[in-house]
Amino acid sequence: FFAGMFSRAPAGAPAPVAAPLHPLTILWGSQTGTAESLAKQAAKAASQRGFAPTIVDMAAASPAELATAENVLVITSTYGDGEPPDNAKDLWDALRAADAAALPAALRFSICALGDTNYELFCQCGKDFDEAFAKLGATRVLDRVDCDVDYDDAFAKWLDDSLNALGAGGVAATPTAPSTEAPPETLAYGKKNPFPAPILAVHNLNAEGSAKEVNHVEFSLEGSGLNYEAGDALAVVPTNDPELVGSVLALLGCDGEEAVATPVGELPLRSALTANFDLGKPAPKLLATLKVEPAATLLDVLDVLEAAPKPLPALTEIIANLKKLQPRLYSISSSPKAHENQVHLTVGAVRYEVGGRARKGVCSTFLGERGLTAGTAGVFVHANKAFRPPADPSLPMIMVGPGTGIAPFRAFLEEREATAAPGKNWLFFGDQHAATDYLYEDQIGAWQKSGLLNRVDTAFSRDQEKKVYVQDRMREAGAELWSWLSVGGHFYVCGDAKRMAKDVDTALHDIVIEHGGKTADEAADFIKALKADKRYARDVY
Ligand code: 2AM
Repeated sequence: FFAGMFSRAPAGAPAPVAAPLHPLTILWGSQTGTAESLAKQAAKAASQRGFAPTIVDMAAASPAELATAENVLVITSTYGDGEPPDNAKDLWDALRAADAAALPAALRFSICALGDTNYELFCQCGKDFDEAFAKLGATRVLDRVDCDVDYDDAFAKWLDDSLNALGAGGVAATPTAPSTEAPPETLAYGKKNPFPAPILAVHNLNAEGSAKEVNHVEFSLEGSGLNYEAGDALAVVPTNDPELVGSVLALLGCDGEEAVATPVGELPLRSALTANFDLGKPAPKLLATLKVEPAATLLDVLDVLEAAPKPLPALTEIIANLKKLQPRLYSISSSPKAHENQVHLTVGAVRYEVGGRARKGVCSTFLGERGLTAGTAGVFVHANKAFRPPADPSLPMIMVGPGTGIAPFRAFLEEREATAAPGKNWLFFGDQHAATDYLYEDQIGAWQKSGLLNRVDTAFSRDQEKKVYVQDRMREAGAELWSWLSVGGHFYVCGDAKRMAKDVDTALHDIVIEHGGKTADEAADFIKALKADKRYARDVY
C-alpha cells in the first residue's frame, strides 16, 4: 500500500534517480462521452501513481499497435442492442475476426465496462473485449468490472484495483504537491450538484388524435453557470409518479412517515420512494431478498412486491436492495445562441400497459405530467463532443432524425441560423402521420422559406398503405445525397439505434455503392473514413 513511500528520498538526501515510469495505454470506446471522460480521469490518477498514461481513442487503435503495449486499461460503453460504440466498432471487429493475430501474454489488461442493467445485453461490448483479449493470449490482471448507470463508485474501485494490479512490483509514486490552505469550495452545479432549473414551458408537439405524445420542454439556466453546445445532452433528475409511490406504500403496509436510510441520509419513506429510489426494473438482489423467481413479467418494483410471498421481509431489508433513482439523458433541442439562458428538450412520453396496469416512463411522464406543477427539475449538462455541427460552417449538413431524433437537429439548425453559417442544410424527418406527428413543423417550414433548410424530405410511415421510412427517402434522393457527401458534407443520424440507425447505415452504404460507383468494400472504407474524419456522427439510443 505504501510502496511509493519507500522510493521517496528522506529529507536532505540527494534526489534519487527517478524510477522509470510504467507505460499505460488507456483505451476508450464511447458513444456519448462518458467512457472518454472516465479515460481522462484514469490518466490523471495513473500519472499520480507513477504511470506514463496515453489515452487512446479506440477508433485510432489497431491490434498491431495494441500488441506492443504492456499495460492496458480498457473503458468502454455499450449502446443499443449490445453494440460497441461507433468509435470502438473497428477494433471490436478486428479483435474478434477469425484470423485475428495473437496478443502477447506480456500485454496485461483490465477492463471496465459501462452499461445499463435495464438493457438485456448489459455491458456486452466490455464483455466482448474481455473475451477477445483473453482468447488472443493477453493477460487479464483483474476481473472485469461491469458498471450500471450509477458507475462512480464501481469505476473508482476498479481504477484503484487495476492500477494496483498493473503496478505490482513497485511503482514510484510521484510525491504529491504540498497542500496549501484550500479556500472553502462552493460546489458548482453539475452531476454531483444538479441545478434546480425552473421549467418555463411544457407543450405537446403532437396534434389531437396522435398515437404519440412528444413534449417540448423549456428550462431556464439563468444563474446556474451551466453552459452547453448544440449536440450536448441534458441530464434531468425526475421524481417517481405519486400514484406508483402510493401503491408501493400500500403493499409495504406503510404510511410513508417511516424514517429510512437513503444515499443522502435519513428521509421519510414517501419522500425517499419519490425522489431517491428507482421503482423501475428491480435489481436481482431485490428478487432474491423477496424470494421471487426472475420473470419477464416483473417489470418494476411494484410487480415484485406483489409477487413476493407474504409477509414481506423487514422494510430496512427491502429498502437496502433498491437501486438509486438516476437522472435521464436527453439530446438537447435548442442552441444556446438562439435561446439565451435556456435549454429545450424534445421528450417522447413512454406509456404502455402490462398486467392491467398503466406503465409510465419515469422522466418522460414526470416532465409531461408534473413538470409545470413541480416548477423545477434538477439538471446538468452532459457534453457530447463527438456530435457537433461541422467545425467549418461552410460545409453541408445532412441530418436524419425521425421522431424525437429531430431534437439535436433543431439545435444544429438554430445554431447555423444564429451564426449565419453559409453551409447547406438537408433534413430527413419521419413519423407516423403528417397531420399529427410533424414535430416542429412550423419552425421547419419557416426555415425552408428563409432558405436555411435547402431540402427537407419527410417519411410519414402510416399515411399510405405501404410503410415509408427515412431510409427510403434517402435512397430516392441517393444521387443528390452522394453529391453533398462528395463535396465534404457531414452526415448525422439521431434516434432509434435498434432498427432505424442500422437501416439508415445500410442505405448510406448502398448509396455510396450506387452513386459513388464503388464496390461494397470500397464503400465500407469510404464510410469508415467518413467516421474517422468525424463526418458521420450518430446520437442513437
Ligand atoms: P412505424 O411506427 O409506422 O413503423 C418515428 O417513430 C418513425 O420511425 C415512425 O414513422 C416509425 O414508423 C418509423 N420507423 C419504424 N421502424 C423504422 C425503421 N426500421 N427505420 C426507419 N424508421 C422506422
